Amino acid sequence: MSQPDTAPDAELTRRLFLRSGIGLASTGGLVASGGAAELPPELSPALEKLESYFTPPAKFNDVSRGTPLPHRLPDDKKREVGLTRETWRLEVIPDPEHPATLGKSFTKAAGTALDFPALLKLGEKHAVRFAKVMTCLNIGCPLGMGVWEGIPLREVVWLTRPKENLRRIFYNGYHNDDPKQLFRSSLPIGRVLEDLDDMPPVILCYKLNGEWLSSERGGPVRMLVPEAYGFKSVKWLTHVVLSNLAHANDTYANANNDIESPLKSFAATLSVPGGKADQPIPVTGYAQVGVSGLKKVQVWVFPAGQAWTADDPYFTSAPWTDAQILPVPKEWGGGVGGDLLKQTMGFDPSTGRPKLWPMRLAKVYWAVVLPGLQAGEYTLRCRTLDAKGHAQPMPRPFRKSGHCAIEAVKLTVTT
Ligand SMILES: Nc1nc2c(c(=O)[nH]1)N[C@H]1C(S)=C(S)[C@@H](COP(=O)(O)O)O[C@H]1N2
Ligand SMILES: [Mo]
Repeated sequence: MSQPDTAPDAELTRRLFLRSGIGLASTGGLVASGGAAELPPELSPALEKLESYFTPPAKFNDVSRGTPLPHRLPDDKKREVGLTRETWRLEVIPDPEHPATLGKSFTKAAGTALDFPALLKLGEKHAVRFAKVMTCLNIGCPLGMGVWEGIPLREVVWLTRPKENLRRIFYNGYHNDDPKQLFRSSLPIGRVLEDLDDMPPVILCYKLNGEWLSSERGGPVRMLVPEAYGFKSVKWLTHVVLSNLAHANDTYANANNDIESPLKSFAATLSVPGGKADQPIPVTGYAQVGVSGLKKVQVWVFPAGQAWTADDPYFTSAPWTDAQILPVPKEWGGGVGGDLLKQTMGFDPSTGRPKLWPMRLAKVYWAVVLPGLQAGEYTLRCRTLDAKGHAQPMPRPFRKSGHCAIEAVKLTVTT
């Protein structure tokens, strides 16, 4: 897939999500731990089809620009341009136009660019892991969910001994040495140096789910910004530029994207079977848990032909009912085991269990059994309430700051 700049409909979103790695072998584990026993038996077939909690790295959906795509280059070309662990180099330099005052830069020309062993050396002391969904601002549904590992970007910033005039960091990856293909993103320096509100740090990422980061996922090294949509997590990283420019200059600012928007919470359905009149209807779905957390997932069924006349575009006065958020899975899938989670931020180091559930920046599954309905056409809607109680699509309803529209799917009940 390349350059998705329009919003897909809910159906495409659901198909994409389902496609992104159904791990049947581990699905039993999704519901096998505490609390799941209370789930009604009608839900079992749909629960068995839920994909594993973590996504195998190769099953992520890919959003890559470039002609040719950098991860499809032949191996010898990858070696030549630094897209292997042996040949990778990172330049860390002042912005030529708005230079930060640095004690030192790291360049290929001077033979001082950072290499992979130097990165791993920093990792011995500073490596961190955290769990996060990768979501494209323009697609909406998660591309995959993983445990990302790397070293905080600030460790490399401090190696340059910055003195002053440093306000922003720009970074880009390999782009076939073609300026037209440059894909660049940026962050305020404050975000890089300090992690507010228990956020994990911005990292130079070299592992996903305990494996070396693959070429398709942006290896050898990509940026990984915990709270951000995918475009801030630049793949095939080659340059970090320390700038005194006061504002962002991200490639993704084109096409009207709101580039300062952190990850939103939203709910979507996975299985909504049609039903027979008066028979209970089992429904499953997932929710993305954004920076504002997740208090509830709710659903509401309304006759399809009937107009919602209230002056209430987000259906806040509708009779929503609570779905059940599935508990912590027993098996995590995606190649992620308990030992890795014991060393992952947000997980208890002795038990490997998450300290909070649902986890921010992650996904969660939900399920509900709708009571029997009369034969007819209905619209099923689902929504999240974030930890502060904001119902979707509030508090940030605009599409170009990330998907959060209330999903509506058809539900047909026959006699
Ligand atoms: N160098 C580079 N990095 C990139 C991109 C790109 O096209 N080139 N796409 C970005 C976008 S828009 C998204 S949504 C994520 C997708 O990450 P994934 O392909 O690992 O799922 O990568 C980001 N990093
Ligand atoms: Mo994206």
